[in-house]
This record gives sequence, structure tokens and C-alpha cells, in this order.
Amino acid sequence: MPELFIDGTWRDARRSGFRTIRCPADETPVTTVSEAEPPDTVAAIGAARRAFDDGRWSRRSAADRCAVLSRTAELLARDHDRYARAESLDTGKRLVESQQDLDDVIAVFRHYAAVGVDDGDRRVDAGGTGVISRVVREPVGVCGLITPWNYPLLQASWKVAPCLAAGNTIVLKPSELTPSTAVLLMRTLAEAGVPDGVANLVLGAGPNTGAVLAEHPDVDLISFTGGSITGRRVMALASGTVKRIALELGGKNPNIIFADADLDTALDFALTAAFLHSGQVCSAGTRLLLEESIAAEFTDRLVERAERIRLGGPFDPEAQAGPLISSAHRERVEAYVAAGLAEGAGLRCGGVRPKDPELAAGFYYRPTVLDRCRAGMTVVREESFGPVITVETFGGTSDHDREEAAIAAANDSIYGLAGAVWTSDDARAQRLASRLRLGTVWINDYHPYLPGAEWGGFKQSGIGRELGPAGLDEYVELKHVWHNLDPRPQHLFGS
Ligand code: TXE
Repeated sequence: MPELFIDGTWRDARRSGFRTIRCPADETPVTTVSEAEPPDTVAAIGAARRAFDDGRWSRRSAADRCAVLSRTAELLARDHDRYARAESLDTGKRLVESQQDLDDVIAVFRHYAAVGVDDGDRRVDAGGTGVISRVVREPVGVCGLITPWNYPLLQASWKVAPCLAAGNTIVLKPSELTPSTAVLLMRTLAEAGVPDGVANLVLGAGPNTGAVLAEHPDVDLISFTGGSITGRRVMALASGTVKRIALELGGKNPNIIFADADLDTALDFALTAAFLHSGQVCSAGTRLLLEESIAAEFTDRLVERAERIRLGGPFDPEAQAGPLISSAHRERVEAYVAAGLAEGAGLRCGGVRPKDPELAAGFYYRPTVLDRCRAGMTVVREESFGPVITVETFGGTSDHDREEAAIAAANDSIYGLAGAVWTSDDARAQRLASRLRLGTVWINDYHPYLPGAEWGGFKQSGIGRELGPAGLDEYVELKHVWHNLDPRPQHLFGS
């Protein structure tokens, strides 16, 4: 199937490399797609460049562009089932989760359609008469959007919606493992009225596609979501042409539970925090920090609940969690657990593939709880991106000391994406919220986010923000226009 969308036309890659996408739940073939070679990616960049430079999108009014986004949201709602099924087949995630993802995608398009883009100008007092000084907002230009496999369409929507709202043109590069919903999105955008050449799609592995986008001088901005190692590579490639860059690189997120919390609710959320989508979530709360006095009993109850989690494929209505994305990724998760055990962690449950023969063809891994963990361990420091909770404890002789210990432990990470604090003491919750070096802090909750609130990381979790006003500003250039209404010679260099 030709699945490169360039200048409003579907085409095969020049040398027609193909990849068969297989469902991670059982390896059944889902589709076969055509993958780009570097010249295809360059052709897509060229199309986006021409479409930007001739103003077919950027010079439309912001209201016009937002109307197209609004229509996109309507079409996504119309095709909800088709999208959700495609997402589940590519990722292996439960259909109900894909359906929720689709609701979230629609909400993002609606959000940016509704808030609009300020395409007016801001007057600045130039300190006298005879000058008009104004700051105008303009699109950045051609944007390379590189997205991962865990939330394929949702991550794309966080980039595509604000990018188009601001008047830019796009080359979207989804993960080579999960391209189907990006293909559908291109069809939807075209149907909604996005002109040819404004939104382009290249499929393929990073080096032939994403790396070409990051390096190419005609790409003005790269927005990347993915792993830290690839993110650093993308940043290095983009530095050659000093591109605007936004990075979302995941996290190792603390879920802090004080003894005075509602422990039943905290327990329930500790499972959701870590095991949603089998831990393949950038904000997964896999680093559980328990106050010492409750640690033993809380961990026992956590283990008992984790052992009962039912694994299954996307269309199994009884399933509570699905497979990991690939065989290679499962091996990576297994290596993290092995490293944890070698460094002294205790295996409380999981740590194995399920024995159920019905699951044997998929990349399943049992929800795993490791206790006796310390901040220095590899499995605590690095993102395993699997269903693995590490349990650490914090203590002290006073409330103040315990609070300081929790803050110090939570901040002891190169990452700073998200995390939660569970306590019934509101003042303490607010103290922690202000001291945690995280882009999102949940108090007595885990995982919710809003299209209107910024998302992104402190420290090595990334650069820039998605969603909210700042998520739009990533795609906006500011230009100062100084208009001298009464120009006269200055004679600085004589006359
Ligand atoms: O991601 P990659 P991988 C983390 C998670 C996971 C690890 C590795 O810890 O185990 O990353 O996952 C494209 N130039 N996250 O290897 O490589 C690639 O094709 C340009 C966190 O699957 O980062 C895909 O489209 N692009 C995360 C995208 O980068 C390149 C979500 C992400 O893939 C490239 C996923 C290159 N040289 C994984 N090489 C999150 N933040 O949510 C690859 N790509």
C-alpha cells in the first residue's frame, strides 16, 4: 500500500521498502506499509517548504485555520471506531484505552480550534511620538514532527493541532512500529480542508526519516517525543542548522505516599500509575516512595492486587493490561528487572512472562513489584518503560524530616516529568508541589491532564512544553516591527 503522503498525493517510497506491521498481542499481520528512503523524506520536506513559502496556509486567517481544526475534530469523532481499532491493532493496547485516547485526541483538536491563535499584534510604547512599534506572531515554518509508539495518535495530535493552528506546514514521522493512525490522520486532515502540501507524512525507521528531518536545512523546527538516547541524537543533528527544538523524553516518576493518605485509594492509584498500558507511559508512576511506617503492609497489598491483574489482547473484554510493544522491548524490560535483582532488590511478584498458552504468541510480561530498592539502582534510575514498580521507603524522626526525605528522594533523578503526592495534609501537599522538580505534580491523583495545561519535563525529561498556551507558542515566531513615521538623518558619521 502506498503510504507516503507528499504534496497531497499518496505514493510508494522510491525504492519501495516495505514493512509488515504486526499486532504485539499475537503477531498477526495488521498491514504492510511502504517506507521512505532519504530522498522521499527530502521530497516531503520540499513539499512542506513550498506550501509554507507560498502562504497557502500561513496567510489564511487564524479563524479559518481553526475552522479546519474544528472540522478535523468532527471527522475524528465520525471515524472514532476505525481509529480506535487501528490503534489497538498496532500497539496491542486494550480497545477501551484506544477509545479513550481517541476522545483525548478529539479534545486536543477542539481545544486548539476553540482557543484560536492571536494573529493580532502587540503595541509597544516606543517612548515618544513618530514611531509605531509592534510585535507580531508568525508561524515558524516547516515543522518536523517525530512521534513514538506508545500513544501514536495522541502524541501526534499534541504536535499537529497547535502546529497547524499557528499556520505552519508539517512533515509527520510516526514510529515505524505504529504508523496506521498517522495514515488515517492524513486522510482526515485532507478531508477537513488542509491544503495539499501543508501536512505530509513519511513512514520509516529513524535514520531514513527522522534523522533526515532533524538535519535538513529547510526544516525550521523539530518536535520529538521518544527515548532519551534518540532525543540527544536528534538534538545533535538539529544543532547543525540551529533549529527550534522541542523534546519530550520520558521520565522516572515518583509516586509518594505518606502514612496520613487515604491508603485504599492510594493503593488503587499506585496500580493505575504504574501498570496502565503496561507501564509504557512516559509519566508512569513506577517509582513508588512509601513512608516507612506503612511500607510493609502497603507493599503486601500492592503485590496481592498486582498478582491478580489479568493480561489479554486488545479485544478481550476481561483483559486489564495488554502486551509490550515488541519482543526487543520486552527483553529490555527483563534486563532492567535482572539488573535490579543483581543490585539487591527483592522480587515480590511478576518478573516473568505469563504461563498462559493463549498469551504465548504476544509480548506479555507479568506486572512486577520489586522492593528493597535504592535510588542508585539501575532499575530505579532509568526508565524501564514496562510494568515494573520499584518500592523505596523514606523515614525520619519528625514530620519535617520525613517530608524532606521524600522530597530529596523524589528529586534524586536526572528526569523531571511528572509525579504524585498522597497525603491528607493539604499544606504539606502544596509544600511538596512547590519543591518537586517535575513538570506535572498530582495531589491525591495520578495521570490526568488537560489540553489547556502545559505538559513537559524539567531536567533531562525534555525541552519545551506541549499543550496549553506554551504548547502553541512552540510553533510561533515573534517579530518586532519598528515603524519610524518621521525618518530624519542622524549624522552619526558626519554629513
Ligand atoms: O524510541 P525512540 P524506542 C523511551 C522508553 C523506551 C525507549 C526506547 O524508555 O524504552 O524510549 O524506545 C524515531 N533520528 N520512550 O527505541 O528510538 C523513531 O523512529 C530521528 C519514551 O522505540 O526514541 C520514532 O519515531 N528520529 C517515550 C521516535 O524516534 C529517530 C515514548 C521514537 O523512537 C531516530 C517511547 C533518529 N536517529 C519510548 N531514531 C516517551 N517520551 O513517551 C529513531 N527515531
